[in-house]
Amino acid sequence: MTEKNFYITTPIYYPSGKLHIGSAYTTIACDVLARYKRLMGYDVFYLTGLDEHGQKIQTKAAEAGITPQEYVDGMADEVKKLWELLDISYDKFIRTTDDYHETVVAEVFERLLAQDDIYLGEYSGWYSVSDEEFFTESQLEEVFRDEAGKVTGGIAPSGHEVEWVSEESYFLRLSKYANRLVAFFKERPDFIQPDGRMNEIVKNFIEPGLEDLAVSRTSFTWGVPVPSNPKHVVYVWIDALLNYATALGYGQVNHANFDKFWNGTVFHMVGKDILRFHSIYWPILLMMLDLPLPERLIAHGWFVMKDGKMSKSKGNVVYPDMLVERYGLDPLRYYLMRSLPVGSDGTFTPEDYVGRINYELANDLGNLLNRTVAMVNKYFDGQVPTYAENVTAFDADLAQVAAEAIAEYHKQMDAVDYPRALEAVWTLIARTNKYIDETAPWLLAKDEDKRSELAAVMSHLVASLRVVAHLIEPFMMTTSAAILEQLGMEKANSLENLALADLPADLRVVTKGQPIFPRLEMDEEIAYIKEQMAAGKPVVEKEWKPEEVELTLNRKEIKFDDFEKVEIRVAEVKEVKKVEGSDKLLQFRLDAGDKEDRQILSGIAKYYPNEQELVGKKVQIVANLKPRKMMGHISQGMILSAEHGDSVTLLTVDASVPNGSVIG
Ligand code: ME8
Repeated sequence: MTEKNFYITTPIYYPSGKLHIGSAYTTIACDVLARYKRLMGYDVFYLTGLDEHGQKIQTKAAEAGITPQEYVDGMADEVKKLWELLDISYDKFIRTTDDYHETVVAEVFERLLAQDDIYLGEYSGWYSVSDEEFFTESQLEEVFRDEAGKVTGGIAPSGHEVEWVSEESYFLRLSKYANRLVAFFKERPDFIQPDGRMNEIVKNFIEPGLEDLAVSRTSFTWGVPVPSNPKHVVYVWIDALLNYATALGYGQVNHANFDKFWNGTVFHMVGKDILRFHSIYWPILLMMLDLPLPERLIAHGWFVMKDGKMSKSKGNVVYPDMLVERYGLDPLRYYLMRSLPVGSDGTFTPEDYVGRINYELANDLGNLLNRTVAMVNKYFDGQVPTYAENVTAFDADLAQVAAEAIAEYHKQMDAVDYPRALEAVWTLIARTNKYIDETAPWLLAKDEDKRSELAAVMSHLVASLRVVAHLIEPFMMTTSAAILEQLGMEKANSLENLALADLPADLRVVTKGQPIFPRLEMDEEIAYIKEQMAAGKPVVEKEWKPEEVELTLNRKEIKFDDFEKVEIRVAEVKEVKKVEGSDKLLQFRLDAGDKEDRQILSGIAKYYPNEQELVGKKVQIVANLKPRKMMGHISQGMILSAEHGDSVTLLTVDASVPNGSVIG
């Protein structure tokens, strides 16, 4: 075991739909860290994968008319293809349906049951299938109530609808470990990054009292069955969190990777949406299993759109494959890593995407390379002069800026602050571009006495680009290699001890450098991305053709003539009272446009306990129904009402319609 074993994990994503730039963000962010650590001499294990159980997946598969296993198999292939397209250097791709994982999840559950960290109880609460999560009423974004004020449903913070679920459930004794968790947080204040998120967790979830967590479900079957009580399946989050251990061999015959990497440095990266699960449930599960806790939990913000969260129905979802196919991989990796500030959300806009490619990649970096290669060819026949220090008046400053940029870059990479790390690199790029303007090589070239200065300028430019190419390597592998190739040099296999002055001797640049980034037509490309986003909006696939509609009828079809026989009129309620001796009937006096008022009895007393509210209302009556007697009272017609399930509502019409108007 050395300190140089580094384990990095992404969340395992739900394969419930095509992955968008959100999951691509976290996966690329972990890839950058994995690549950076490898270049810093670490032995890295990079894990990603899929969270394939749960009700949501079961429903999706049913909708597609295939088995859940077939559904997740198809999705796993797609996701792997996407990670290949994004050049993700993962060491393992775990699927929670993998046998070894399911076996260990079942064993862990039984172990925790045996040691009384899990017990059987009853759970009721508001459940969101899409989030696989229970919510209390106060956590709901919106609450629906019936007339009596009783809560009948609501909307979870994610925007998904919740339903009331009540079931027998196993519980995880979180409450017992709350104090240990707080002590751990105190001892390791930098466990959760960025700073501040830990306080939110403590304030929102621990201080109000940590409740035991329902960790099994009986309402669906697509999950790991509890061996001793198989009508329960293990709650998807317990199943999912354990992936970080089982992927390394925990609980299995071959656990060498677990011993090696779980005892090294363990970093989990997640979005802020799932911080609670990783900062509370996961550490407590590890305590229950007597395992060491991870070193760091990085919770980043979200990529959002101008009009809020990405959603298909809004037509604002951006898919990574579309961007890669059109603009190449490196711009996507660069854009995502540069644009999401640590600790907050970032807004994706097509304008910003195209702008960054044009200004930062094509202009700042691409041009610097082009100009350098062209000048070395023009002034030195492609041969890079040997590096010499402090020849021009500007060399010392460039060297200092380079040294500062390198130091700042490492500091920010350690803090996993990519926007700042890249900013440090772009400071050096900007300083180098300025150096060209300051030294004006085209003037030096005119003066034979300035030959050594011109040589120093060329070697400094190449040296600076060499540093840049290495620093951007974890982010943009192709660009890094292309720069080094154009400068005629090999890649150093380490980022340790990188320095401007370490320029290898005898370099020869390519005769004609190719632009490494295309310059884009801004308006055209912005329009293209917007079009692609809108194209993802679900369309109403089937055209409505009324003649093909199959009607559902409660009664037999009738002819128009039959209907014509019925005379329906508007009548105003003049008086209403309960019929003595009946709890069903109301007795109405109505003005239906006849010379005199008429009386109708109606069996709706139960639905109108305050019957006087009906006085003055205009209702619809069947006026030509043969009069009949009910409970000794004459009834001269029938008042129309709408029935649905248990409820009955009188059909009223607008007060402006005159009494006696014929409806038809
Ligand atoms: O939560 N911006 O899976 P999930 C940035 N299966 N990141 C985003 C994002 C956005 N707009 N949208 C998604 C699950 N993400 C569980 C995880 S882990 C044991 C189980 C990223 O498919 C971000 O990392 O909903 C977020 O946490 C994750 O995708 C959620 O993925």
